[in-house]
Amino acid sequence: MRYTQTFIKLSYLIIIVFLGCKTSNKKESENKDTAQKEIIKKEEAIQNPLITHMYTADPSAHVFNGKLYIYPSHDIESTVTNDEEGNHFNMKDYHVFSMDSIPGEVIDYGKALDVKQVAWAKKQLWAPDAAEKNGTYYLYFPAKDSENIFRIGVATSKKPTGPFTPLPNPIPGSFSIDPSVFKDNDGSYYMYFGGIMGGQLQRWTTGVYLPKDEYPANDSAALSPKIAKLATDMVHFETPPKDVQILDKEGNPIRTGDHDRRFFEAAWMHKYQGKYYFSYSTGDTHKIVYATATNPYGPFTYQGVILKPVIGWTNHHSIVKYKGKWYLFYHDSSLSNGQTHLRCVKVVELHYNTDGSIQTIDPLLK
Ligand code: FUB
Repeated sequence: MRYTQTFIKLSYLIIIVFLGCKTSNKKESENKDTAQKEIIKKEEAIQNPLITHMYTADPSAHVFNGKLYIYPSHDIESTVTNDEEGNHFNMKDYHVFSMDSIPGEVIDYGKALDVKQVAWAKKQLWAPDAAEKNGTYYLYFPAKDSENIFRIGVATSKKPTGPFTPLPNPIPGSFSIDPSVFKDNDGSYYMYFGGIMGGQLQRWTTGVYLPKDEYPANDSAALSPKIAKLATDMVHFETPPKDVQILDKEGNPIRTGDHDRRFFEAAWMHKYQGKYYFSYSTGDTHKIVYATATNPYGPFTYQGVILKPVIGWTNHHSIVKYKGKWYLFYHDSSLSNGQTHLRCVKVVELHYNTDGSIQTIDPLLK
């Protein structure tokens, strides 16, 4: 009897602690929103939004035929309230933009793809990316399917600006979000992808989708982003996705509890002086950080912070060389006075030190 009472008391305690954690997560997000609004009053974010006639986010920038193109998400007002599944990011289409110079005019080419055209996709067109091969342009995008599982789809066009025609099915074996396609010097293409929490990466720890979150313990290796080499047709994986390992300078895997350095979402790959730079968002610590390796698969060694937290909850970026200079494209929520799901794309020049390290950018410093 005494054991039963103790058990009941313990169960209550666990439920109270659990509910407390949930509330504190929500509070953390609400506090961050309030804090960000106060920051906006005090300071201005360094760069002006590139696009102001609509909300844009997650900018993937590429140079095709000597011109710079931006492939962002198209944020919209949504009646869906803020939740941990990210349902308030309820985007329905993509536009493509171009620039001839930075700074310079940004051209909007109109709607390039609508979720209604994509047979397998139900909702939430999140961060896309693009690649070119033999005169065909490929738009890679995540969306939730009819079972609310994120998959990665492809749409093609003969023009970098679209309109794009989607394939009827997502890439077989694809899952989670934030595809980023990198072309190596030997003509191989690799897709890096994955995102935790709303991005569902934590539901793929067994290789099949689990309809519940399974996070490794705080002192275990953090969830890894994925890499898959693209097949020559650009619309299949050549091999099943592999983990991208991120290690600290001592060679130990970055751990789940290391929120300042562990992977959250927004993978990007670029090459600088023959080295592979894998950059990503740390999510709830709101940074863009990077790790380097001598080959596209890694393991990657953590190096440091590229971009400190921006106005808004999410941080997402791309890095591109254009006309001899390196640029960081990113977003913040300054155009909507700090609303998490209504963001605007920005660009700032990126600088390397002589040892190849990247100089940290503080978006709130004038
Ligand atoms: O835009 C929706 C999601 O927010 C992206 O997929 C994430 O990277 C974050 O920016």
